[in-house]
Amino acid sequence: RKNLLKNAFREQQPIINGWLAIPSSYSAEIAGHQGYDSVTVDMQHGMIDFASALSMLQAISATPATPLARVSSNEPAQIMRLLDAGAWGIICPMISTAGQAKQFVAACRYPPLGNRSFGPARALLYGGKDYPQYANEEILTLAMIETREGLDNLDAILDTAGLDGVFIGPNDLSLTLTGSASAESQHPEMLAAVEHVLSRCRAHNKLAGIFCTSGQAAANRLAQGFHFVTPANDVMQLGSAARAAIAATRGE
Ligand code: 3PY
Ligand code: MG
Repeated sequence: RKNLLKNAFREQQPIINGWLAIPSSYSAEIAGHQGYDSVTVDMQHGMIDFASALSMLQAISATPATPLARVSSNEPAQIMRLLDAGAWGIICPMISTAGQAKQFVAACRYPPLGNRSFGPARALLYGGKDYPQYANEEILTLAMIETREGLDNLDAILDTAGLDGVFIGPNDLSLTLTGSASAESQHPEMLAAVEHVLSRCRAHNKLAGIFCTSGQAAANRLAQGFHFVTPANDVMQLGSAARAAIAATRGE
């Protein structure tokens, strides 16, 4: 199997995923060498254009981490370009219906399974000459559940052929459920929604992922049963490391 990450999920190993919002191949390379199983280039809320994403995917592919991308929307052209650029999986935001999930997965699969256009570019370099033969099986597809409609349609979304799992966007989900965005929301409705997603993923034998804001929060999510967790992004980590260093310097 070529995608170590997909293999990790098949073997039920926990996946620790890095999350990059800073448009730098250097910081992407640093992240990739810290022990993450995968590192995601965030094209939705990161300050990242396609040229930066390409160099970041190149940098990550020079590390032990598997490169992934979170696209800015469910747009086939961007999804296909990022796969050609060497992403080994796509996280797609705002999947609220089975139809949207189907469109997303189709963009990640060559015919006859989907409508991904042929032109694997960097994927051939990074994935080898046989990439076209195995890509449909090995490219990881994660649909973000972060709307009330997505929750309502969860079973139909999880039934989508070729969808590997879901990734909860806790900021957007809590915003829509509780009126305020909070990644570690303890609002009862949010706690119930997260538990519901987890249990439906188990029932469908699909990967359950979630964005977290710290290592401790991510450890709690793994203990809860999630397979794929993100212990904060590069911006949060840079900020918190700087604040800790400054506080230590001041003797606080
Ligand atoms: C969310 O929390 O809504 C996300 O999209 C995570 O980045
Ligand atoms: Mg979101």
